[in-house]
Amino acid sequence: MKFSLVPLLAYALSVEGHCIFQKVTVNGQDQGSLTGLRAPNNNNPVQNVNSQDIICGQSGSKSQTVINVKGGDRIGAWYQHVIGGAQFSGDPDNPIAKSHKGPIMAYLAKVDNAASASHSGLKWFKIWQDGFDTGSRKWGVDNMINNNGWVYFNLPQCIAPGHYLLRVELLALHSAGKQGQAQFYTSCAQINVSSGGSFSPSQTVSFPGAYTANDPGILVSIYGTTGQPDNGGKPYTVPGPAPISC
Ligand SMILES: *[C@@H]1O[C@H](CO)[C@@H](O)[C@H](O)[C@H]1NC(C)=O
Ligand SMILES: [Cu+2]
Repeated sequence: MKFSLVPLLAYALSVEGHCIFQKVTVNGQDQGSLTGLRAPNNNNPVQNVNSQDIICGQSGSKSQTVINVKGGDRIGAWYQHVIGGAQFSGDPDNPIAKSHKGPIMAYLAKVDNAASASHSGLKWFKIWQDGFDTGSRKWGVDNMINNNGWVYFNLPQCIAPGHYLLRVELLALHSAGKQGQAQFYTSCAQINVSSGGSFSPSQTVSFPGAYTANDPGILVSIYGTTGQPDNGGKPYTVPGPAPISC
């Protein structure tokens, strides 16, 4: 019986269409692979919402760089199947397997020094999300795939100057009908915001703590009666707080 394990593992590795957030652009300017990032070394998801790994992913690479940005800047976050891009030429699971439907979110937390601060124990607020559009029946992940792995959002104009960690989170829901099977893909970018804003969030959340395993957006079957991953055409509740507006 022991013999069957090896081909089984090889099969599992070849079919998993995971991904890693691994590069940032600022107003279209490429910051370089893993530059300014705390990112996992492999593309395996985090599935335990109570794990420290829910914050910035399993600890892997950690850059010394802090990326300079301004309030209102257009940020690009790049997800690919493995570090560097596709796993092989013609990789059908790059930037991620098409089955991996779900929302994408961005959070900020203020820190003293983004290069050295611990990412534990911070106060996070959400700045952006792309959930599920009932009209087009497209998920945030569908939009990311159509943009070749790029996720774009603007930093709010109002945020106060200083250092922050920027946590970008992709939540894959293809197996989320069973508790503990939602897949979280996150890395954190280290940023220094120069802007004239003064926003200080009145409400923040903790990671871990912001989510529970049975949140309606985390324990959810996204397959309607037709078996399509369209949430049955119903609205989908993105986990965590609403994005700030300013
Ligand atoms: C952060 O940005 C401010 C304003 O541009 C700058 O004066 C400061 O040197 C930067 N700090 C770091 C550590 O990059
Ligand atoms: Cu996966």
